[in-house]
Amino acid sequence: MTKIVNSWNDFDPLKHVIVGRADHSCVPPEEPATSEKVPIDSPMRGMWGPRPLETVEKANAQLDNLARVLEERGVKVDRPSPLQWNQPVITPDFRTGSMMTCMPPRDTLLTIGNEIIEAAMSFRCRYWEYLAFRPLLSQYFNEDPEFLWSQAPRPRLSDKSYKHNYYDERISLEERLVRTANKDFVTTEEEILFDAADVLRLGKDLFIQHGLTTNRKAMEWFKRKYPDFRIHAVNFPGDPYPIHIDATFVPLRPGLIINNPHRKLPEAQRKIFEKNDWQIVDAAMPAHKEPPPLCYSSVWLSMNCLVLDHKTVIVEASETNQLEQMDKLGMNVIPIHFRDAYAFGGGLHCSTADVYREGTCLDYFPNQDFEDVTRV
Ligand code: ABU
Repeated sequence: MTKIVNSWNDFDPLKHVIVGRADHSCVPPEEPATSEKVPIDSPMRGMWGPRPLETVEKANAQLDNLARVLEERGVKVDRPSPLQWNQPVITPDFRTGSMMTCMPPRDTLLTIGNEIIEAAMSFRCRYWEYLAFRPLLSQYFNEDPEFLWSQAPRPRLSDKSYKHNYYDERISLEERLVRTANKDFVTTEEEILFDAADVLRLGKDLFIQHGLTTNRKAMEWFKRKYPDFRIHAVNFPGDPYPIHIDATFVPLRPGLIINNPHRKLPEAQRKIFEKNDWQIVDAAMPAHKEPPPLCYSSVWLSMNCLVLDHKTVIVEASETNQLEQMDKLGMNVIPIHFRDAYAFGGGLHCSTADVYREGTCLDYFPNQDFEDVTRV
């Protein structure tokens, strides 16, 4: 009997991982969940279709290199089977002109212990993305008798799932920040919606970012699905585009988290960490002023690192401030070049999904003796 799938957090020793691929990636057309993520003055505004081949090749070279570095350190690496993403998605509820990519598996696949859940994603262009991972999940299912293969309820993504004109172009950055601080996001509570990358796994506790890609109904779903876990809804008011927790609140080892200084966890939500002796430190400032061309993500991919064990972390090689901070925090740092892959869906954490980390489901927060404002 082979145990293939096991992972309870982002820092125990990594033994098996999926690394994404950029083949056939597209810039998707505007749709209710995404159009507003493209800044008004961005060259991506109104542009969609296959990404230029030379950028795909450069991204794939860096993804392949990541896979090689991991394999050299004894980590087994699997790769998805990209679809021809330049095809429309048509369902009874919507039509959109193309799909996107399978470069960031972290958004699609959520590993909790011996289970991998295919997420209920809110972007119409990502409706079929999980299919790229099906050959791998099928193989794990055949080989690991304990592997639980799950899919969250498939969202319909009809017009009812979005607030239309949520981002009126006349709304200033300050007004957007007020909205996100008030937890007013583009998705409605019509149905369960979440991206896997909004879920921070810390053993028995799941901290889930309420933002543009994950709603409260998803948190209620997690609560019912995992009655023995504690589900905490967190939000980060300084982020005008809160999508995914992994460039905002990143654990490095038990007891230590780096937090984006522009997106601080609110005081009331810190109690659980403080009462259990966790240290939250401000992440280093990004080394770059702008993301690379045609990139949806922010410069804060600087902190989107891949932790290999409690003492070792992979960080993007040009992120000199982050490299230095990791060193000061006592981590052994492996720098690798990865900026050519950013535009395809994120950084080193985004571009991977855990299959196996050593370790078990621990209770890192035994002291629950306070009013936990994040409990769902
Ligand atoms: N997928 C993580 C992106 C977060 C950010 O743009 O800051």
